Amino acid sequence: MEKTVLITGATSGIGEATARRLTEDGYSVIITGRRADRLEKLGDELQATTLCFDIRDREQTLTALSLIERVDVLVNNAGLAAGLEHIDVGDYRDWEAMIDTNIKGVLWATQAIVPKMIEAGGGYIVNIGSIAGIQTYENGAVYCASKHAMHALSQGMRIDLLSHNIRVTEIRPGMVETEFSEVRFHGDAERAKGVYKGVEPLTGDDIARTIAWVLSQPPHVNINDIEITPTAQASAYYTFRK
Ligand code: NDP
Ligand code: 8X3
Repeated sequence: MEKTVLITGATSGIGEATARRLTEDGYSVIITGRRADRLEKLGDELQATTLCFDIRDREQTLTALSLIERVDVLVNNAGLAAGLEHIDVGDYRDWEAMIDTNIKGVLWATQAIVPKMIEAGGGYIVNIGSIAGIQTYENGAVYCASKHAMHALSQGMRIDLLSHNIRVTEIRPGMVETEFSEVRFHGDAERAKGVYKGVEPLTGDDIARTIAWVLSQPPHVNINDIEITPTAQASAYYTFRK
């Protein structure tokens, strides 16, 4: 039977690449995001089901996801960094955006989908964490805290869902060139480009291929977590730039 995957935040970057790759692999794909125009365009191209909602809003998320009958794979991907500042001068609105999306949004989507998986006798959750989920870098305290939460949630889900035959994988990428940095710098494209200067970063498809590989494992195998960086990046603190 064709498997169904729900990918949150598929209007760009890692989510979009994953939607493309898993469509090629024969999955029936459901994609979400707030930017309706992009979502519809990708939905038409991939013949994917689209659900347009803001994942920070619990009611919107639960209502939208209640429309789906069955989900075999949930990719908790929607997320962002906002701002790059010392904690004494950070903007509370950036903090709220990160906490409401990267932590609460994951909880809303997970809680909407897990009962359907339990009813179906099992499922697979892939959480997009970050190297920031186990390393904390200067100016990134709140983003790092949100991804540390994703690391804890991934471990907690794996424990709590053990008896329901639900596998949980956390993928922790380093630098991936997407719209991530432009969003972090509130639309400053020049500053965003500087993040990848002198480095060949990962692409969204590098992560999509990793997800596809994880999902291709036989049912008795669970890949717990994967950390993946560009060759030129050893950790959040060490990057070799040409
Ligand atoms: P992008 O900015 O390219 O994509 C982010 C996606 O999340 C978009 O589709 C966006 O859709 C969606 N999204 C953001 N906020 C919301 C919201 N409130 N409601 C619904 N959807 C939302 O960045 P990436 O692809 O890089 O990011 C994807 C994930 O990967 C994030 O969780 C990020 O933290 C993580 N990550 C990224 C790394 C990188 O270097 N790029 C490294 C490690 C992890 P829309 O705006 O249409 O709502
Ligand atoms: C996104 C990459 O370098 O900000 O998670 O941790 S980084």
